[in-house]
Parts: sequence; C-alpha cells; structure tokens
Amino acid sequence: MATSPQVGTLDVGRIRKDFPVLDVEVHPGVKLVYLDSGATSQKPLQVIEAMDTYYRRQNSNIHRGVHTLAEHATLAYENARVKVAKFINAAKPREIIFTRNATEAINLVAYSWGRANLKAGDVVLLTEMEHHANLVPWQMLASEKGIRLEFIPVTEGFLLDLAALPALLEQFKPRLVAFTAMSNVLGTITPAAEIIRQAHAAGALTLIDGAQSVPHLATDVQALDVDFLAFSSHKMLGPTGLGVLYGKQALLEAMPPFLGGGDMIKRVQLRSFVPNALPQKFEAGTPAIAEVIGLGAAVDYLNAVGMDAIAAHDHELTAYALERLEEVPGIWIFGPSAEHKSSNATFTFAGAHPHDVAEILNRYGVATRAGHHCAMPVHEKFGIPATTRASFYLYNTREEIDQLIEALYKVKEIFG
Ligand code: C6P
Repeated sequence: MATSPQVGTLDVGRIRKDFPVLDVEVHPGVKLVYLDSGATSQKPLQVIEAMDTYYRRQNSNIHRGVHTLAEHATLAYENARVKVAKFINAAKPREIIFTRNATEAINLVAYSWGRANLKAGDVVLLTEMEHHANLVPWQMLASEKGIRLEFIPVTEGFLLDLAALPALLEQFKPRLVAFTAMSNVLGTITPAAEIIRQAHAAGALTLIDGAQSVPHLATDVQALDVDFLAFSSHKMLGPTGLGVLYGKQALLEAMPPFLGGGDMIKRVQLRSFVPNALPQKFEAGTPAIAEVIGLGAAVDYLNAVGMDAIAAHDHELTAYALERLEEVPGIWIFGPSAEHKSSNATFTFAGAHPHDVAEILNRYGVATRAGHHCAMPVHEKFGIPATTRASFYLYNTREEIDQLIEALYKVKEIFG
C-alpha cells in the first residue's frame, strides 16, 4: 500500500497546496477526503484569485463600454476564449461558445441545429450510457418534431458495443450520432475517433458529450474531426455556471440563434433583427464574465500540470481503487476493468443502500456520490436503481483511496 502523495509523474503533495478546501475538517478532527470530482471538481487558488482580481480591479460589462475597465474586462474575457480554443485545439476562437453548463451546450445544439435540420422520422443515434443531459434534449425534440432515437448498446462488460455500430448506421442512417466520451457512472472511455469516422462515412454529424472526458483526457477536436463538443467548466477546476460548446465554424454559422437579446444582434428594428457574427450570435445577454476568466485560469493550471500527466495519474488512481475495492467482501463494481476506464469507481455494497453507504463514508470525511447519477437508463439496464461513486482527480492520493477502503470496512461492520 503506497502512502506517498507522488502518483505517476504528478507531485500531488505540491498540487494539493493550491486547493484550500482540501484542508477543511468536515467534522471536528475529520479532514475531508474529496472523492466527488465527477460531480464537480475543487478549484485552485489560481482560479479563485483570477475571479477575485476581476471583481476587485476590472469589474465591468464586456463588448459594450469604451472605458478602460470595459476594455480590460473584454480583453480578459476574449483572452479566455482563446485559451479554451487552444486547450481543445479548435481552429478558431469563434468556434467556442460560452453557455451555462454542458447541459445547456447540448440543448443549444438540439434546439438550434435540431429544429432547423431534423424532420419527422430522422434518427439521432445515442448510447445506452448517456447522462440525462444527452438524452432529454433529444427526447424533447422527438416529442416535438417526431424524430426517432436509437441507441448503441452497452455490453455486459460495460463497454460501448462498437461491433453494433455499422449495422445501426446502415439501418437507421442517423443524421447525428451524439455520445459521451467518458461515462460519468461506468467511467468507460468510448472509442470516440472510431465512432466519428464511421458516423461521418455514413453521412451523420457527431456530438461528443465531453463533460467527463475533457477534464481528464487531452482533447483535440481537429484530430477527432468532431462536429460539436459540449463540456462544463466546473468539472475541470473552473467555476460553476459556465459551459462550453465547440462547433465547427460552418455549422455554427448556418444555425439559427438559440436565445435572443443583447449582444447576439448586429441590428434590431421593431419587427426584425439581424444576428451577430460568431461567437456572439449564441451569447445573448451579459455572460458569466468572472467565470469565463476563471475558466481561463483553470485551463492555464491544467496546461501547467500537463493533461497527459493528469490522464496518467487519474488512470493509475482508478486502477488502484478498483484493485482495493475488489478486496472488500460484498462490493460489486459497476464498470469495466481499469484499462477501459478512468477517473471513477462506482459500486454497490451487498445489503446496504448506496445512500446509506455514502452517508457512513461521510462520517469518516469521505465525500462520494450516491444515486442514479443522472444516468437512470444505464442503471435500469443492469437492474439496479442506484450506486455509490468515488471519483478522482489530480489532487487525489492513494492514501485517500486507502481511507475510502477503511471507511467501507466500517460500513461492513454496521451492515454485517
Ligand atoms: N454529471 C455527475 O455527478 P452539467 O450539469 O451541465 O455541468 O453537466 C451535465 C453532464 C453531462 N454529461 C455528463 C457525462 C455528465 O457527467 C454531466 C454531469 C455530474 O455525474 C452531475 S449530474
């Protein structure tokens, strides 16, 4: 059992000093063991300070004022867009649209591209392991326009059934294939590049729900050739209230606006308007300025640590967690073996409800998530209503996983 904070090439001990919340005692004398980064990540001082500096020294609206503060705020906001574009290797900053979260980014595509391009009978191909954010917007469109939803199955081994894809593409000729690159429950990493290659060959566009993958794996939208990518700031060290939609410029330019109001227009008359150019066309109203600046700082932080090192660290911790969980009698792991996944370990404990498990873990300071994790269908497929999930990020250590295991033995004592 290793106790060193050094995992892979990351100096986790050094990294942890940047995250003040990790020193919090959640009960008197009980320090936080934060294993819930899949729900939201913690924020380093660099992000907190970037937002603080904006409010102390730059606070102003953007794209509107000519005064100095407004210019500084606009520059900081647009500079963050450039950083986000580079982070995912988008060809141009204008392909980055700031939304409220990943959920809104997917809704934007369903509402704008979907309503303009899909008609009754058209198929959107999803997967059985999607988060509700990549299911419900399409279900809403199905009720409204009569489009059809089909699904790439999940295998008994918790992988995406890639072998089923050619026949699904052939049979349904989907207009869009929208899928998660990393399941928030199973942790499964899906073969995104291959899905996109096959989808494009069959004439479909592609959307990646990158809410879980972008924080943990280096993402290159040009190498992937993906058409849309949605992700959230708050899962990648940035603030809440902010998401990102990447879209290829030609697609975004052809799409009608999503929300109407200030900033998204070039010209307005009483009965008509001319939409603005990208990216403003999709950013109606005053945006989350401080949050965008905070996300820029989060991207700087991730780049400084290195996404490849983070991916290796997260994977190594995941493998260690799975190995240790398997030692605990009564644990059933909901997800594939470590080689196919990253960043979480989701499980049930025989005889104990997942919420009770999470509740008892919390007594020992261990923060996990219990429930269906906004992915009810994949739970239903395997006949379980709920699970407990421990999820990991760059600031977690093997020692914390050992603490999880110790606390699980306490759960076992209580539930026999
Ligand atoms: N999953 C979890 O605990 P938002 O809430 O919009 O920032 O992200 C939505 C979302 C979309 N796709 C995937 C794969 C996700 O994991 C999430 C968010 C959190 O698993 C909160 S439900």
